[in-house]
Amino acid sequence: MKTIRVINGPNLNMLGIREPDIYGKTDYKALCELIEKHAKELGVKVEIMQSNHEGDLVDWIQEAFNTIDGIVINPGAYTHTSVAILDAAKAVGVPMVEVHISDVSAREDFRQVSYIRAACQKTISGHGINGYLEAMDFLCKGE
Ligand code: CA2
Repeated sequence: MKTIRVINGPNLNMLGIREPDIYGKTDYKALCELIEKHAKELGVKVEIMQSNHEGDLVDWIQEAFNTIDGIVINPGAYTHTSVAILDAAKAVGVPMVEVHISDVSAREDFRQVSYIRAACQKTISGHGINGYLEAMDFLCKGE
């Protein structure tokens, strides 16, 4: 059975608590439940993690080497700043999809840069939390 790792960066644990106009009303626990339900439907194992610390994201990407079949990653604000996360992703070579809940292309200039994108097979942005499920579909079925 395939294993998908879903990695979430800083502040994503605050989902549903503030800024519902940008990130929606679903809270982080409900997001995890949706991802777990979708994994069952796809017949894959899923591991979901979240941290506010850059090094944790680097560690979890490195640990995926030779053990995980695909990574769904929303690095949060580290998307726009972290060469360390990009380097880890390039080093392990695990198929990876970048997800953003909001449409970053329509937001501030500083959100227009994505370091992680260069290591990803696909980017899904602005589809709300459904983007995570679409990313899982892509990694499992190529669609
Ligand atoms: O749209 C996305 O998924 C983002 O990755 C979310 C990040 C943001 O820095 C990126 O530019 C785009 C922010 C994480 C969520 O932050 C929250 C803050 C307050 C309330 C709820 C979530």
